[in-house]
Amino acid sequence: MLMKKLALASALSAAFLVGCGSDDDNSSSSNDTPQNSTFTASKNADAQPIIWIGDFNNFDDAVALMLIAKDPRYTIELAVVEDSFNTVAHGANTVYNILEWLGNRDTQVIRGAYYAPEEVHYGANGTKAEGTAVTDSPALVGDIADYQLPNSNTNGRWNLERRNVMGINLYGQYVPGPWRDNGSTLYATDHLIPRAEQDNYHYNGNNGMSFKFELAEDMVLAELDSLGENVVVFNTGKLTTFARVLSKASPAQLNKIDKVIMMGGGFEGEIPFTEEFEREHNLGGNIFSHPSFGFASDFSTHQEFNILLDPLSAKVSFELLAENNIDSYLVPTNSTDLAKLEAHSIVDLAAPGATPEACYTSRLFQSIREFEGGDFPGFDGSPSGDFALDRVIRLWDIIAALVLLEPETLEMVVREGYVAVDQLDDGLENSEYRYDPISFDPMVGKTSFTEAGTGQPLNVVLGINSEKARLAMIERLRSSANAAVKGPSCD
Ligand SMILES: [Ca+2]
Ligand SMILES: [Ca+2]
Repeated sequence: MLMKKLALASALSAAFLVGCGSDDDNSSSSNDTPQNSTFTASKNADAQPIIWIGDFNNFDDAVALMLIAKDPRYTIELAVVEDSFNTVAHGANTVYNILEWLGNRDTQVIRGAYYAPEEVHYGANGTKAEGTAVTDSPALVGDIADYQLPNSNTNGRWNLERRNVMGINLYGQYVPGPWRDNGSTLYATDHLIPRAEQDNYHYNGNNGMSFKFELAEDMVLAELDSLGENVVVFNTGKLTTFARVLSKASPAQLNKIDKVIMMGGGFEGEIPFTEEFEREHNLGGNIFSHPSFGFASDFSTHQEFNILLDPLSAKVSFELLAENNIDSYLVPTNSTDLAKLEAHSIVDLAAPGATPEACYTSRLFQSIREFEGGDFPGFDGSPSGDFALDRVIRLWDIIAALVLLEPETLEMVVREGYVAVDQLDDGLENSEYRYDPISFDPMVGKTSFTEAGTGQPLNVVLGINSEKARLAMIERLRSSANAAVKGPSCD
């Protein structure tokens, strides 16, 4: 099954990629190249608007952002920074810096919804919370109370008030410290990306007292109102904000959505989580290193990270997308798990003629290798090797971006279906594992196909040609089209 618009997208893509690998003037930084403050990417007059809801918490988000920012067929109108395991401040700075670096100067950046519904219901440590709703307007289906805190706007700058999210999310609190640090700093390479200079591209912290409050979902809906009927919603974090958007949206607002692409989930027993791929475990998740599982190696859980961080909002989102007959693609671990960085990508990205963003990505991958190689305890014990580079790290959000940008290249295997999300069992607050919802309920967050559903089933991308995806990533980053005008040079 292929997307209706494949042929058109493919033709445009081929034209866009002409000139890849050419050794032109944009390929390195120098003193007489334009400054970021004047560089604006060239976008098509009929470019399709994107509302991107993501956690922007790691290398794959950053590279996905570069790929889409460069493509003239899309404009990123709104970026919503979801909580995950690092701070919204870090995520917002990554977004600001990469967007301005690549000449995307008009994107509004806001923080996502504050709390996953269950997170508030149980409290961060698994204790059931009572009577702590922030506002009482029921915004989610199924009478899920509204606990959201709003964004605030001071003097026209979005104040992304910071909650210290590290370790707070009910499900995310065990994420290892080094993983958080490395995501926050892009493995200590974020300083290589030129810092955004334009006035509205700065994280403002708790700046000012006269806050004008708005809820993230209301701002997304206002953005939908302002756009035509061809909006792409691209979701690469948990689905907290998107569930609230879908719950509150009017039919006219839902009509504005042309297509949804979400990275998330994992399906046990489907390729590559089958015996022939010789894993120790084939559960479909990408959460690892949790001591309670007692496994020495490999992904050993049912949970994919984005779904795990808010299983209830994932359930609500999948149901509402189907009920409203919205053309939706889910990109689970089945299609990302064979998509590895591979050490030779480091060399290929940095080959002569590299754009600043290709050179940067080479250094980012090299840094991942240096930071993670062999130091992470509990795996195969090899002293260096490609442990993180290829044992655990995947091109997760990068694959989702390529599903948008060049689906035909990926040779996607798509299955239509309704998707169920396992919810947290009752009793966490009274269990010996109240600090650890996964040990208490090892199935929570697991995705599976179900017969039960209403409306248009999701398109689940169960497989791709991962080598072609990796090569497409490299080719696009090296393309001179909309390449950065300053930044690292590998020449
Ligand atoms: Ca992500
Ligand atoms: Ca359960």
